[in-house]
Amino acid sequence: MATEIIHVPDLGGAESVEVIELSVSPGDVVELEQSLIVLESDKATMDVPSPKAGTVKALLVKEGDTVGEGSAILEIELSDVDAVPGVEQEEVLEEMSLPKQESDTQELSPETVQLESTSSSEEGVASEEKATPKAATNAPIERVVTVPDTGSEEAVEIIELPVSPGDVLSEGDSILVVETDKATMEIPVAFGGEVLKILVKVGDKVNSGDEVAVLSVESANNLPLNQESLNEEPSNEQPPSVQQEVEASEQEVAPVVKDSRPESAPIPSEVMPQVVDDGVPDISLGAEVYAGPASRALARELGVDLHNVKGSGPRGRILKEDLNNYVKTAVAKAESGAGVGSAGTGIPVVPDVDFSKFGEIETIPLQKIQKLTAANMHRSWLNVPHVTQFDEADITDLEDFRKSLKAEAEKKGTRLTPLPFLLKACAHALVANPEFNRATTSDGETFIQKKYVHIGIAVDTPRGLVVPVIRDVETKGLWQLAAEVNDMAAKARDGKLSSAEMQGGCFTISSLGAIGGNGFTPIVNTPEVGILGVSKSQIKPVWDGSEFIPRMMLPLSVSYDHRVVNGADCGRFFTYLVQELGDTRRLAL
Ligand code: CAO
Repeated sequence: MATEIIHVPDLGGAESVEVIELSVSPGDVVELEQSLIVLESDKATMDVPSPKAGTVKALLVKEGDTVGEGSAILEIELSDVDAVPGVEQEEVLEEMSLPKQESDTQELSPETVQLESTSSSEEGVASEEKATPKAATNAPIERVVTVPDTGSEEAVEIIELPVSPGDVLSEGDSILVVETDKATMEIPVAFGGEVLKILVKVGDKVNSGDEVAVLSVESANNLPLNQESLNEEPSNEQPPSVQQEVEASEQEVAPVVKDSRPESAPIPSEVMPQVVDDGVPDISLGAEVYAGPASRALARELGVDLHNVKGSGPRGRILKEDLNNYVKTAVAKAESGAGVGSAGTGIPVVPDVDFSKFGEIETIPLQKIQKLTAANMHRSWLNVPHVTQFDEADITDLEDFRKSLKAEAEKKGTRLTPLPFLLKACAHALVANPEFNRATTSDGETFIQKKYVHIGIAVDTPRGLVVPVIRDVETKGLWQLAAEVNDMAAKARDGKLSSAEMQGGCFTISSLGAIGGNGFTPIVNTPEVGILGVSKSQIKPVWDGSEFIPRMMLPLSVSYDHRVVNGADCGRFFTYLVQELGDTRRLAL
């Protein structure tokens, strides 16, 4: 099969440009006009499309190389269609984005993307005429900014408007970014001034000569008029023609064909990314993005806001690979539920920080249970309006009773901790306060009232937190509950719980009593309505009406879903629970 060397086409004046991206690899099958490499000059980022269809045999450049017109890019094995003799590359170039300069197809050269400093319309001229006498008094004048020659016969789309009325622009500042199917062009202004009006919006399609904005220009900045003319009395002479103005402005302001990029395209400080202390750019201000046409097209296709994507290319340029990674991460987060905040509620994403800049670090992968817990807690925290109330139970008698059973427990081969008592007391409180044993439905029209009492217990394991569920707690005695707690906790620590054993809970108990602390605010294990947090009991002086007496007090907290129950409900639930724990006889009822 015939092979051919593909060369860098006419760069429209740029002499040497850098290869910043290789879009293909050896072995890739490329179609006509498919992007082969991306070049970047100090003013422009350009895709070089293939003039032939075929298979890439070898790449003759690498990223970072500097190339010019005619440099060999790659060797291609032509497909049958392109292998027809006599079809020259130059013929094909006429159809491409980077044609020979004489071509009337899209020319992305600086020469063709020129800047008009004033409107070519009647109004534009009129405003000049009105302005000239004012200029003599040094008063600002209004000038219209128009779209320069974009090199495209078709209307081009405005994809960014980095300025707003009130912004003060300097000569060369970008006023809008347009995009053809092959290039993204930042349009700078030829004169500084305050933006009075923006006449277009993002998404509008504009042609060369279309008016895009009105600026209030200090007469001294009125570039096409020379300094002397500003000081002269108004004359009868016509203002310079548009063409003359263009020529004048070309010398002053290098036209720009480029992707937006902070270094080379000064943009108003108001829209520049703000760098905060941790070195992470604050993207919340609608910062400019630096991406080539291929990445922008892919972003549109994927519906990705480029402001949220961190570029890994040179000078932070966003590559296609960055977009793919961004989408992969977003999908993974959405699927795990961890992305609820950013995807569903518009909560800004917490940016990644390179902590290695501040000291030694180690990256530790999350265990599966930790990932699930993170997703569940995040989902609950974001969906459930949480309230936590606190109380203390006097468990002096309960503890005496429990300790009196210790020897018997050992004989039975079990341990009797406060937990079975708490389970039993919660079951009674749930039966007496059934609103705590409900679930919400997604339509917000009904509650589900559960007629069973299954209670989960949070168990701390080396792999993370798991919540096995003890079923029908209200029907079981303390010994049985103690045996089931021990069994479930052992299974949890050994990683032997089945998923069925972790489902169906109505309420959860999270006990940190053996660890310490005097209070915490547990997160509701949604779709349950409430959760009991148990802290460490301790002897406290309690006033009995005539004197302080030492009592064993157990600090408790109940967090609940305020959509289902309110503070008064929780007050009743809590009072009931504390009473049950304070009088062990009631647990037998
Ligand atoms: N105050 C004082 N002592 C307490 C207590 C409390 N509230 N609760 C338990 N204790 C004591 C027990 O009585 C036991 O001592 P004895 O053997 O002398 O009686 C000791 O602390 C150890 O108890 P334990 O932790 O082994 O047993 P448990 O039944 O109290 O708890 C379990 C079992 C599985 C809940 C617990 O081991 C556990 O994993 N807790 C962590 C739960 C958790 O991480 N929650 C946070 C979730 S949100 O991040």
